Amino acid sequence: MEQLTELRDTIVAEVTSASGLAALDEIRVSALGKKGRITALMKGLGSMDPEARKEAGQSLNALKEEIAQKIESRKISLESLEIESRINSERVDVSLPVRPESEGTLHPISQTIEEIVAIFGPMGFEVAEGPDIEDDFHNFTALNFPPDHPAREMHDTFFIPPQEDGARHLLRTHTSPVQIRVMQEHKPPIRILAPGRAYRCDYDITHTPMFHQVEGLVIDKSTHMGHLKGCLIEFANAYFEVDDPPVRFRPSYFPFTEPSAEMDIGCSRNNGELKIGAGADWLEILGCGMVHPSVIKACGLDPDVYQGFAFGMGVERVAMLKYGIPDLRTFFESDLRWLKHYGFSALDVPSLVGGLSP
Ligand code: 2NM
Repeated sequence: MEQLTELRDTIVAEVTSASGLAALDEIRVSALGKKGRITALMKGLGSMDPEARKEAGQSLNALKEEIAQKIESRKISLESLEIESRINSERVDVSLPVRPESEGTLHPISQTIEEIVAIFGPMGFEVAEGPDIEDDFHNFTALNFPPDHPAREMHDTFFIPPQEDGARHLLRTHTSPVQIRVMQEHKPPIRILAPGRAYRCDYDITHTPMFHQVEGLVIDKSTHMGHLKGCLIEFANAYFEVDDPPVRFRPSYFPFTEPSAEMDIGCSRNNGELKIGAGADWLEILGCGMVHPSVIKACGLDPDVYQGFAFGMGVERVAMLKYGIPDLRTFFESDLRWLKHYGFSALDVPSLVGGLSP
């Protein structure tokens, strides 16, 4: 009995002075655990005679209970002590200066697309989109590419392994399939702008395998080349921010337009510096033409009723010209210093400058 009182006092003293939750748990194990001091005494009960066992068993049970309770209440006070000390040590100093956050910028490609959309939008053009993975019909056949046209060959087009049904899919080589899909699904009048990615198997100073285009399409009953010229001259004025820059339309060839032209803008080059909007030199900015009757027919429209014009430009190219970016490949290197230098503030998106149009 005396031994028991001594053990009790020892354990109670340990519990009371336990310095933390981990230490308290060690004390619990050493008293009540499988090999604990109280547990060992409990095991000894078996070898006692019944009378002594009854008395000792009651005392041991009472001791076990008391110690368990003492540990529990010490645990609760240690827990609140630990919370308190965390609250005191982890206080936030709101007077500290903020960490230097780096603000992102709008990529020149995004900015340029926004600018082009903001110019054609008020002329009545709506933005249309379509899939990057296309089929042969929408990318080539409907656009009047003859079956043996070189652009269909492997070196220009990224083909996707044939599907089970034998259909040959590819990465669109221009955004024109978007216009084909709109013509298939909508009756004219059609006035759309198709910005997006295009892919060609090509890589050098002036070509990357992925690039961006903005194409436009107008189809109605009496749309003619005067409308084409008016729209595109208006675009050149607004985009290059010069009043009436010299422009010229040079005859060209595309399978999907007839007649076809390339639009040039006047420029001058003085010891390496390019000035757009005046001068004796010419700079190509886009391709255009009257949509070929075969294209209109392939989309399920009657070419004797409907006609119109289309144009297409390379976004990287017009961005390089306007913002003096010398190297195409830097567009896709994700160099943060380049993005900081050539990027735009998100607040300068042209469609939002001066508020939204009514
Ligand atoms: C260009 C140049 C000229 C064009 C034609 C079409 C469609 F689908 F209507 F036939 N979409 N885009 C076109 C015409 C594209 O890019 C240099």
